[in-house]
Amino acid sequence: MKKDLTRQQYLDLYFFMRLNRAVEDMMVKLFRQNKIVGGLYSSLGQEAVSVGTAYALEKKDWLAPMIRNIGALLVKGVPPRDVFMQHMAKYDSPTKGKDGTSHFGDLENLHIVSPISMLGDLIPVMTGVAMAGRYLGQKIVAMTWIGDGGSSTGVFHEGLNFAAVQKAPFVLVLENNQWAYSTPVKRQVPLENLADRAKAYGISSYTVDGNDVVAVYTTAKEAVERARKGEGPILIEVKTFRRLGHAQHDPAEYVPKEMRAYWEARDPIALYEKVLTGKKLLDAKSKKEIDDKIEKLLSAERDFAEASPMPPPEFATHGVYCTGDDCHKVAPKWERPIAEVTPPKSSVAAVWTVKGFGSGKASGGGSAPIHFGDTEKHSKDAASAEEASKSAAKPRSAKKITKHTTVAADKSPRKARR
Ligand SMILES: Cc1ncc(C[n+]2csc(CCOP(=O)(O)OP(=O)(O)O)c2C)c(N)n1
Ligand SMILES: [Mg+2]
Repeated sequence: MKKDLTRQQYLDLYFFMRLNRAVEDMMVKLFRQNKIVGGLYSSLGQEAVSVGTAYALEKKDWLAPMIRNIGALLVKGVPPRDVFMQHMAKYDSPTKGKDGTSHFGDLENLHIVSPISMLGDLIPVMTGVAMAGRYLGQKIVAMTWIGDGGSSTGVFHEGLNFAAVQKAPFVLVLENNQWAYSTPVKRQVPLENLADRAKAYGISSYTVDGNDVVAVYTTAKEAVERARKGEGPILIEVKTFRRLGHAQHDPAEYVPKEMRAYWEARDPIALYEKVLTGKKLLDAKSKKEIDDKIEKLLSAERDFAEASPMPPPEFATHGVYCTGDDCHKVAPKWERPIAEVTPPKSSVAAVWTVKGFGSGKASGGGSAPIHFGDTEKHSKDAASAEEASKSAAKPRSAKKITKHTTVAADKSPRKARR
């Protein structure tokens, strides 16, 4: 499967790695000018990971980036101005200044799910995306990234097991950059290769040199196509190194000098330039053209971002909570016949039923005791639920309902809601 790349593919990988680095370099300058709102993370030295993996996806596929995956956003088609404006909390940014870093998505066009700060939570979410795509017959693959530290969260294990048992078309890229904040990987995982975690879930895995963009791309491409064919989720461990601190505030003095020197000598862009030069795909002239192209592009994108206004103060209270259709429409996309995916064909008969429970209306006509404390007539609802519990003669369910009834009868709505 590992075919040679086309000339265009070789050059694309180079361009996006260079763009990734240049975008982040520019943001460091903006940060020092106090124009970035909030933290700034760096993927210096990890560009081959974001670019090589995202480049293996098709346009219809889905991804969800983490903090060091700006390169993946650029490959997927996000313009640098959106990355700048988002970090600067500008009004024209994807979230209109409501959030910072790379916390934005694009469900309609680019198929990007916004990052989730809680490490690991994107794994079950993207498993769900992968399953939804299969359900709709779209033949898509979903991809996300997780750090060495994030691979020790509970949700990593729950999510990957769920993906495995569902055979979801999902590729998880485990960025082993040797550090999670100031904790070295050896002090939090007793494994040489984090890819071995896949064995626990019966899924395939790869370990790849994360500073070799061609190796990352060809591995990711193979994994993506295997997942697309129905082989289930695949874990790719990329071994790399976080060259700067966790974020701008962290000088990372805890990193041994020899370790830093080893990885600095293996800079992914410098390594790749040697490959391209050897293949006669890059020389001083074409390199200069790429330098100029990136510089011209980014200064225009930065100017646009700087010219964008900050959100108006009165906007602070808008768009905080979803207000229904005037916020955004949530509508199913029926890509299979409706009859095939809706009851009665797809429904499962309930094992037991409780009168008035779950219907939204209790048997007496009042609200059903689902949202305890939310209903106006607590005591009436409690009485209705009591009635319902008596009529649902089964002992196991009756016990459950009696408990609920007690809560619903509580006079304090706040306490009852917990
Ligand atoms: C569940 C959870 N625990 C803790 C944090 C705080 N936190 C954010 S990033 C980070 C370190 C992550 O290290 P790693 O997963 O190796 O990713 P890296 O920063 O190296 O890319 C921590 C502990 C969090 N966001 N979520
Ligand atoms: Mg890490």
